[in-house]
Amino acid sequence: MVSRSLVFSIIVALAGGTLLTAYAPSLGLSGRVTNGCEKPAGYTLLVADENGYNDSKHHSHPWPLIQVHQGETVKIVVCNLDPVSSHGFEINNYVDPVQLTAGQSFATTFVADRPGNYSMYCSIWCPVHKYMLYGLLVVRA
Ligand SMILES: [Cu+2]
Repeated sequence: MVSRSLVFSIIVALAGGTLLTAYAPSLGLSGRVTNGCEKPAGYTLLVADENGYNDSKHHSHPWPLIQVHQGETVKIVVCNLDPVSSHGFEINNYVDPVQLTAGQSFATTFVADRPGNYSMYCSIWCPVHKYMLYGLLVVRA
């Protein structure tokens, strides 16, 4: 009896995980990591490479800067075009940390439902990390 209820619990947990994965994009909790770089229409492209995000090494802060209005759907694709290094990505309150190995990309969609300024940065240690800490998402009320 004990083992049966344990199996049932595991099945429930798996089903819950599946549901969370299915609904996570609209909640801004997650996205998907794929190989290669593809920018779907309407997405903001962030290229991570040996110069940071979209050449952030050569830009003043904040960079990159994304500005939207509250309630707007934000669509971002991050492509790691660095030939060697992994890079990370995270936006406070909106996008959980993700790690991309060389050649991988990450697409995420979320509704910017909370106004404010949210830091956007690399979530792992990488060779150009100090240039990837000053991104900003501005959500205007
Ligand atoms: Cu980094």
